Amino acid sequence: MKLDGVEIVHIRMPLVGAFRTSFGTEAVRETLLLRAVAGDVEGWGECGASESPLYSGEYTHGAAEVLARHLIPALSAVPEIDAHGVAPALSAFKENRLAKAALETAILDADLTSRGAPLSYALGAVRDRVACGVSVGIADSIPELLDDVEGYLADGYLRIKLKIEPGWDVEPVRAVRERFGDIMLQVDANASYERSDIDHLLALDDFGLSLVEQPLPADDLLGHAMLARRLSAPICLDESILSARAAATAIELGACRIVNIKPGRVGGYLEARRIHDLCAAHGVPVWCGGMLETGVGRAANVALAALPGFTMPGDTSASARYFAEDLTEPFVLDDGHLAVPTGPGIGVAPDPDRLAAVTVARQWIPLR
Ligand code: NPQ
Ligand code: MG
Repeated sequence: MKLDGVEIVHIRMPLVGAFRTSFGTEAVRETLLLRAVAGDVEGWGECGASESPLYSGEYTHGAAEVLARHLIPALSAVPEIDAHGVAPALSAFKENRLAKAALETAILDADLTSRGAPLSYALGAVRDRVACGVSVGIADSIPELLDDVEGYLADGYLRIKLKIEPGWDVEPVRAVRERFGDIMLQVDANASYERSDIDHLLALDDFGLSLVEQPLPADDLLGHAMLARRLSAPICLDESILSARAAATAIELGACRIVNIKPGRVGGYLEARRIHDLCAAHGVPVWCGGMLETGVGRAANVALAALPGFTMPGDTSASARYFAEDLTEPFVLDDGHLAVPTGPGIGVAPDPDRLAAVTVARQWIPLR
């Protein structure tokens, strides 16, 4: 495939409600879509970065800058590019995984579209629908949290994930467990605790949680292993797992028994697939995380979540969880599941009018 160029489309979309985590409150989704063009074929990828570098060091304007200045131009050195050639072509550039993943995904979509193959098929999917959970932000009060959870359970979500942070943990978890009984319930701290909080975190074991996600800093695998020896609930890692190598290390150390796979965080769907395979070989369940994706990123996540090792419901929520109006046909929950797209590539493309309405800037980077 010979690329003509890649367009960087900077978008801003209001979220249906502010999403509060330990690192901040997000009311607007501001990110990039990439459109790779090769002759009459195009492919789309969505960047996981958001306005500020709060989840990781990447942020939307920085991602646009590194893509325009370094990542996209580096592809001109490759005469014939396919999806598998992208990571090697970018490997000299350190980090910037969210940006690299968006570029690889746009090219993967174009590549698969030219071959007529769905992403789910290319990755090895075994299901035509995936079980969905929902991530519930920190609320202003416990009654408001209970209302939020009640609404999501009424929507049909098969598991609830509560965002926690120091000062918002044991009591909200207790309240949700007492009110809703035997639901599948888990928590995500986004790295907001320290080793000195380990005794406190053990109190979470009273509530039969499916997992405790990323309680400690991303670079503290040993701390997670220390906590794992004392906590009955499995630890799941998110921010710590930047590659298949990091996943192998975490599993060997006993730092986690479950892995959250976010394609953006690990540099793309091909590395995500390798982490899935590694975890499956170790008997470690995985589930697909989320970065508040529009339908473009959501479509690809749903394809990944259809692989056999994704045995737990993911943060692959319906479009309506985040957006009043999505860029694609909305993903709608049916009996707690989302259907895996069946078209070639990621199987969706943004609606041109909807995209124009949320676009704040566009930059075309020519490659020939
Ligand atoms: C997680 N996602 O599992 C992330 C955290 C997260 C669905 O819980 C803007 C962009 C704001 C990405 C807030 C979910 C975000 C974001 C939270 C990701 O840790
Ligand atoms: Mg997380």
